[in-house]
Amino acid sequence: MVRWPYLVVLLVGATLPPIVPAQIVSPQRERNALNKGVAVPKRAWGPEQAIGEPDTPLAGDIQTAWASLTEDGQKEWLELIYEKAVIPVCVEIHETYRPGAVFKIAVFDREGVESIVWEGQDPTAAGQTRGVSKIKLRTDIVTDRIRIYLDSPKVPGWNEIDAVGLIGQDADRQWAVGVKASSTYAREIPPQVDQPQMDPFDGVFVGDSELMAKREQQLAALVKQLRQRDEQLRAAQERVDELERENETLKQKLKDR
Ligand SMILES: [Ca+2]
Ligand SMILES: [Ca+2]
Repeated sequence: MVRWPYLVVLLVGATLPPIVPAQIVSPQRERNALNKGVAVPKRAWGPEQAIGEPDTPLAGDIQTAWASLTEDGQKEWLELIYEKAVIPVCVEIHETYRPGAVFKIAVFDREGVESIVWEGQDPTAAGQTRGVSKIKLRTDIVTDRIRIYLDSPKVPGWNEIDAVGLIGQDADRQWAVGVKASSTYAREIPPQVDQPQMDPFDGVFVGDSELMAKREQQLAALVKQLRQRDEQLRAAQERVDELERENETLKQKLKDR
């Protein structure tokens, strides 16, 4: 039996903070922060990781890209806001982990009305390690907000997006300044640390929000690893149970002879 390590993982997991699907980062917040000359802390795998230029240099499950809450639990979407409204001619989606899930793109007009402008097969095939899906659009809608839909259940694993470029008729490429998503693996941003306080992790005093953000990232990575391990252990436990059942059946057959 291998139940004990499974229980250890569950107990360790129970001591960690909960993961919640909070995901909205407004362009205004980003701009306000820029005006104040401070960096907005980005959560590991938060939708805010899709703001700005691509910054995930390798293929893989890397926290500088957005990841949904579950690997394959539901269809997902990522909505992106841009500085300048344009008539879009192309969207460039930088898919850095388990690509191939994009199946629909919508744009929002100035009144906020959503229109589907593309549906089809993701140009980056499932099974590739990463890819940039350049999807041409035919629309005359002026927009600064688009939504990308992913058929996550169809492509196993987290389908992560690093950045999304929007190209208008003027051929300029813009990167998103704001974003929200159907769900996220990231945790909520912790409250700003104004006063030094006791660090619950190693007993040192900290008053540095950047340091706290780093710890948040480390913790999110740890939680993700534990969840993956938990799934592996569940699968192993199921296999052990199956073998035990087979063993019992064989024993019974031998007795019956
Ligand atoms: Ca998936
Ligand atoms: Ca990114």
